[in-house]
Amino acid sequence: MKEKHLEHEEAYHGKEKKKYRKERKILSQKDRSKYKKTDLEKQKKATIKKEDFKRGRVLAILADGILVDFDDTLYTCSLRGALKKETLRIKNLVAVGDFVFFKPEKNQVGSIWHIEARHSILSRAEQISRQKEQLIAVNIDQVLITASVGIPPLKPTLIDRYIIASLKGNMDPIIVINKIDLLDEYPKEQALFEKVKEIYSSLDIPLFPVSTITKEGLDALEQHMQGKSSVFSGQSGAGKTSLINAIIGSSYLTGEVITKTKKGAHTTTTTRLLPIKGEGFCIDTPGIKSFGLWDIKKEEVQQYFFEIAATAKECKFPDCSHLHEPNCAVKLALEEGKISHLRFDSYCALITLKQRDRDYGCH
Ligand SMILES: Nc1nc2c(ncn2[C@@H]2O[C@H](COP(=O)(O)OP(=O)(O)OP(=O)(O)O)[C@@H](O)[C@H]2O)c(=O)[nH]1
Ligand SMILES: [Mg+2]
Ligand SMILES: [Zn+2]
Repeated sequence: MKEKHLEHEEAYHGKEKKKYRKERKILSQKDRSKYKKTDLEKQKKATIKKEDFKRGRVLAILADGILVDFDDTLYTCSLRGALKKETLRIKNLVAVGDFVFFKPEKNQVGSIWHIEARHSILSRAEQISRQKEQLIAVNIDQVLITASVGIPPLKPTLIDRYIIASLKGNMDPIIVINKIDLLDEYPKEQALFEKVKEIYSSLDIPLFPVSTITKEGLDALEQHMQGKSSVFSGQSGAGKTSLINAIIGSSYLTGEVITKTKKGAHTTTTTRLLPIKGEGFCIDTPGIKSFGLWDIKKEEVQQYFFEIAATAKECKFPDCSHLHEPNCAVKLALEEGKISHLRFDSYCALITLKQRDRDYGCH
């Protein structure tokens, strides 16, 4: 049946027959399990030569193409047509950090034929429609959730959202609180900062207080990045780019990556993968105004709030939302100070927001 369909399609495409067949062979290798052994043997023979392709890593997605690194040579690549149809569901099909097979051509350009399966994905709901998944970066070990004290002020709810996105996407969440040099100027933030440290320490989520001005905490953070791929993600202005510059050296603040805004602040416009000293990589991302979680159902939210999930087992109703039910263990733990109000507020904001998303017909 499938063969017939292929024949029909190839006949339809006339001259392009050969090209289409080649393309299909490459794509079908993504899922070999569905083919019988004999079919697989046949396919192997027909597959176009391996030496025509290189395996590279996507460093950035720029206006003029996808920047792919192969052995320190950069190629500007385009995406093969056959891959593009997937964009109906995902806003951007290729993401920074992807391993791809591409066919190099003259002048360091090339075309991407295959994207390797990813071991982790940091994504969010696309800002405007909320109907598509927007990939931020992939194949990363840890998310450096970057927040600041003072300007912009510390927002624990935003940190919690990034924690969920990290865990869901198979990455370790690491919290980085920047601008601690400003704590003296913002005494109100001091109390919140202490509370936040206490909460995440009790949840065993690493937290690094740092300052790019005084350099405090930078060595510890750098050490934690060794041998890993890390993505700096968080609110605009928290200091992601400043931290990367302090850690990898100042050479990065150049070219198309950074543009100067009218306010005079540096704002990142492109997500970019950069090598760090020693072993490992880090990724700078543009700050995000609102971070909408992708593909997380209301019932799923609780499992990411470890302390709430553990206490919920004692609630009278197994499906207790902890918002209004009687004999709710979570409410009791909250009154007794065993669960933090900050975390509970994050939880409530998310499940009530999820309710609203559903009304909009999202999930
Ligand atoms: N006081 C203080 N200011 C800092 C510190 N780190 C960065 N800044 C300032 O904060 C502002 C924003 O820093 P960026 O590094 O551009 O922030 P970003 O997170 O990359 O912002 P986007 O690219 O917009 O997401 C700049 O004016 C920095 O000079 C710090 O440790 N202390
Ligand atoms: Mg930046
Ligand atoms: Zn409850």
